[in-house]
Amino acid sequence: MNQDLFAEMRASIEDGDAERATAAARAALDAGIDPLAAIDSGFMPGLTWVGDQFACGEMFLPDMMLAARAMKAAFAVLEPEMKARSTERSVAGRVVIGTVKGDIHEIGKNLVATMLGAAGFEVHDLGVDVPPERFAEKAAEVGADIVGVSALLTTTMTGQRAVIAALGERGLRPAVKVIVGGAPVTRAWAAEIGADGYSEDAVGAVALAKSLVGA
Ligand code: B1M
Repeated sequence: MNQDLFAEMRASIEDGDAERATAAARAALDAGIDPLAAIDSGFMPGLTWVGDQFACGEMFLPDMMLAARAMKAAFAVLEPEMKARSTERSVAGRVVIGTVKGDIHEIGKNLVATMLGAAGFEVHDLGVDVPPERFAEKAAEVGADIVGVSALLTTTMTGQRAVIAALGERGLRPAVKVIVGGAPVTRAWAAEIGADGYSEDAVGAVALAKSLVGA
């Protein structure tokens, strides 16, 4: 039964069908499926498949845009439930998060932001295509403990290094910790640019953020 639902979630993304994705997300919640499991085992495989098809020239940019729209529609259904399930209400720390300049991928960053919020962090999401100085400005303004920087393109990963430099120029380092992530990002890259931590997924990002603030 659940396998059929996971297959439907995946198919809705592969077809780039937002209405079908919305219905599949609602069906998952009705069936008692954990929202994160729905994302990881249902919708994400669909998006990964579309990305692979794009990479080998079998699908094109409009297909990837439709798939992303469908994913965001599913996420809109699942996100309130993810927040509602959180039992942690005290502020664990302040996080400023965004996707680097030149990069408009937001789905993974949004997932990380939601999970951090659900884990009790006060999250300031700057959105996508964020210049390094903007991260630093916001971190100073809100007294951030952590700055989270997402990058999905090999060509924009260097923006993560630029954010660390901008924080340094404002005298915010090393007090403000920096965590990085995104599909092309690796632990080795994080170490090379002097980030304080790397996580390959949203669940790991929460554990990392907690460890950095001693929560
Ligand atoms: Co783009 N795209 N895209 N795209 N896109 C990729 C990333 C790509 C791998 C596809 C491919 O070729 N196989 C490829 C990058 C190749 C590379 O550089 N290595 C690519 C390309 C080339 C492009 C364009 C250049 C295409 C073009 O125009 N010719 C263009 C660039 C636009 C730009 O940013 N300037 C582009 C555009 C787009 C769309 C706009 C159509 C759309 C994004 C829409 C949106 O976000 N609103 C899109 C999409 C959807 C994808 C794929 C298919 C899916 C990305 C995604 O949302 N994944 C992607 C292929 C793929 O990843 N398989 C692809 C789901 C998401 C939950 O995962 O973002 O990895 P992810 O986040 C994960 C982890 O990485 C981690 O946790 C998340 C949850 O587990 N994580 C963090 C992420 N951020 C973190 C931060 C942290 C910690 C963990 O701490 C702060």
